[in-house]
Amino acid sequence: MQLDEGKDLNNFRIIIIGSPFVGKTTFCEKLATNCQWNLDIIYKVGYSLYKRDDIINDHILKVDILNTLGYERYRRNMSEYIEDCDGIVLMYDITEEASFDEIKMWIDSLQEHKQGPFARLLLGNKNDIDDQREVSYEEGRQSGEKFQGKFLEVSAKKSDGVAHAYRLLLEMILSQEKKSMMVL
Ligand SMILES: Nc1nc2c(ncn2[C@@H]2O[C@H](COP(=O)(O)OP(=O)(O)OP(=O)(O)O)[C@@H](O)[C@H]2O)c(=O)[nH]1
Ligand SMILES: [Mg+2]
Repeated sequence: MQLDEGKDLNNFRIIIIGSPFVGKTTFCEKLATNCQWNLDIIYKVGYSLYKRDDIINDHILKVDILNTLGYERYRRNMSEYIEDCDGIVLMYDITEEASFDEIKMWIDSLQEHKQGPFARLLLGNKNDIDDQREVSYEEGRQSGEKFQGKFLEVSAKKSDGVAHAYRLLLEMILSQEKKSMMVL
């Protein structure tokens, strides 16, 4: 498919998961502010949905990013979205070991329950406050490997690595076979 006056749009669904306070909303807000084109944000109880259009490799992508709340009680309705989504971002806070432990549980659970190809990105956030670090880069890297995805440390607050992480995720989604058959 070719870029054709906005007609051939490809819908990608991404979900961001992580403990409370790790920086998911800050990350999404940075994505929203550096979006040069269409952007809608829909706020609901328990989640917000960022809808943005991107051009990558000459293709228009319509991307829905579901920003979840970290609290357990909001998790109930996530499973359907997780089942259908094209990309999952797991985020922990490098200064909070408990948030990393939770991500390790998510990795095990996704390996067991999530079907089909999907892009996987593990983000260690808040690397601007390295002096408070509780999770080493190496531990993050190893979990990224276990997740069979990419691993990056970022600072959502300073917007450091945010655009790169997002681009990487879209490229991973595009290179998945089911999508690449449609758009590449
Ligand atoms: N130092 C630092 N602080 C950050 C960073 N990202 C987020 N924060 C701060 O961490 C706190 C929590 O950030 P949020 O983005 O609200 O976290 P969240 O993951 O959306 O939290 P819930 O919605 O409660 O699950 C805020 O005070 C942010 O300013 C970062 O990269 N570095
Ligand atoms: Mg939030």
